[in-house]
Amino acid sequence: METVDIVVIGAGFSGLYAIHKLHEKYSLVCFESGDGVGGTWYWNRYPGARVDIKSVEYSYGFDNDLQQDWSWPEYFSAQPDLERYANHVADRFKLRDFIRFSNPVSSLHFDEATNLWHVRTGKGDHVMCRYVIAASGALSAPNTPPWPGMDSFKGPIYHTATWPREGVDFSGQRVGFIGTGSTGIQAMPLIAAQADHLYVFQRTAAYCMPSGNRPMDADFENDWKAHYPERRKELLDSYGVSLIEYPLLSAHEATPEQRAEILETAWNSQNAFQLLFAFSDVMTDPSANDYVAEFVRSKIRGIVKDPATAELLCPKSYPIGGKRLCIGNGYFEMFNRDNVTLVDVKSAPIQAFTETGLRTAAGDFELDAIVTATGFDAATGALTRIDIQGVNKLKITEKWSEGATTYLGSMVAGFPNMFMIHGPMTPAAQAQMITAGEWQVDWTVGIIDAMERDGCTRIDTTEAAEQSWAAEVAMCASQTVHNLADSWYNGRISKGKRADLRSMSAASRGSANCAKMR
Ligand code: NA7
Repeated sequence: METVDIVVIGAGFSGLYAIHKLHEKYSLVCFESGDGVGGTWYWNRYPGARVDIKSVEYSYGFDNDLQQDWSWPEYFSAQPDLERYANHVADRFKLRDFIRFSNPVSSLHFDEATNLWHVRTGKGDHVMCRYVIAASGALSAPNTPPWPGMDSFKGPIYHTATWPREGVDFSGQRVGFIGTGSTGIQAMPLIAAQADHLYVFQRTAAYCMPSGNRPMDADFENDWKAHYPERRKELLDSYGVSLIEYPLLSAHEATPEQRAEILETAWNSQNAFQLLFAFSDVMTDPSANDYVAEFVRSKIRGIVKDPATAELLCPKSYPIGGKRLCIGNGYFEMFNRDNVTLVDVKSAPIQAFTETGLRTAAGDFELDAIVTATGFDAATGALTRIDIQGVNKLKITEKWSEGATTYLGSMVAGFPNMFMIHGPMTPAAQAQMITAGEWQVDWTVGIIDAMERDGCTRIDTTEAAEQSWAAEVAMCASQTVHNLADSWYNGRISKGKRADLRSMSAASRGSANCAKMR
């Protein structure tokens, strides 16, 4: 058995940065389930996978030489470029030696007598450590609904989050596609262009705005390179770690003509998410929100030629921004193709997979391949899939049986010396995750350094602290339209999850409770 100071779980962007920050001062091992680095951008290699935040923002800021040397070929980078960047960082900072690939953590058991965690892995490693940093991802545990008959389907079934490295050729095939969230909207236009026929099984219609992706403009890149340090600081000081400008004008104060002009400008802004910030109250006032929602519905009706299909594609059951706004490239236009059929599985749900396709309440569909883009067991899934036992052998699944509880999204009472990055009730994908991840790693490293300096061996939080954090998070959530939609943001797609909408400004006010145990 080995003993190290720190075990890092996951070699995604936050895990890589944690290794970089810690490996010179502490002995450290990182366990990674994939055979390469990049986390989200290692696994999600489906056609069209692309970040929906500008790459100059969605990149590391910890090393100025890195950000000066690296060039992004497009405004919103595609998966291969993000994976290439993760590999570059791993090589440039010599991080690979600390990572054990294809070696997922299977259990974490805390030993109260020694204040050490016992970490066991899929490959049979057993490591004892003083601290665990779970950089295991907020959107890394794929969700596949337990449809009956999946084993009986004769063709291949793909999940977008575990896409084959060699790619998939859908030429000549009838493809069924389930899931119309951010992922489905990116993947489907490319699959439709290749397949014989694409059947889109839609449960909830999505709001989507054009991505505005384009090749990187040299002046734009040079301007960022000239101002990177101050822009990174500005990002961290902003809501959502984003440089979107927040307007002061309420949608209600604008005249109809002003509203139309502002919304058209936002739609064409080439700034992903700009529609949500067209007015000051889009995300907080349902009636202001409805001006924007109706604008998108009118766009859909204008783009999609068949009126019945257009109507089915119009989201009407929740406010725009309530779920993550999808950023697409030819998604609505795709429904004008002769080889694309929209199937409503809200009114006639999917009942089962059959040998030859899918059965819905309305009938059978003959298919050669099925793609599921059904999202993730968000925020908690990557942790609850590990056998984690804290003080008194309390299992994390028991602790979270009524929903996740954390202090600052970083620690869980009863699970000492274990820190989460992008944990439940942190901003996670409400913020720009690379910069927010760096911030959380820095904060965590600060705690570990302080403990080492002061001779502390154990840090835990309390249930009272968790409750106060939950109240603060709920208070923030209640002021937004996120409360009016079921989504992975608030856990209402998975049983037993609690609202987890979060605010970075609130998170930065707290501090963990360090119990000195000698
Ligand atoms: P999402 O946003 O969770 O979307 C999952 C999609 O799958 C959504 O359209 C779901 O419909 C659909 N779904 C899930 N279960 C079913 C069943 N049983 N039947 C039919 N349809 C179903 O995941 P994504 O991967 O698209 O995006 C996740 C995040 O990654 C995204 O927010 C970005 O931050 C990047 P529903 O809406 O629940 O009715």
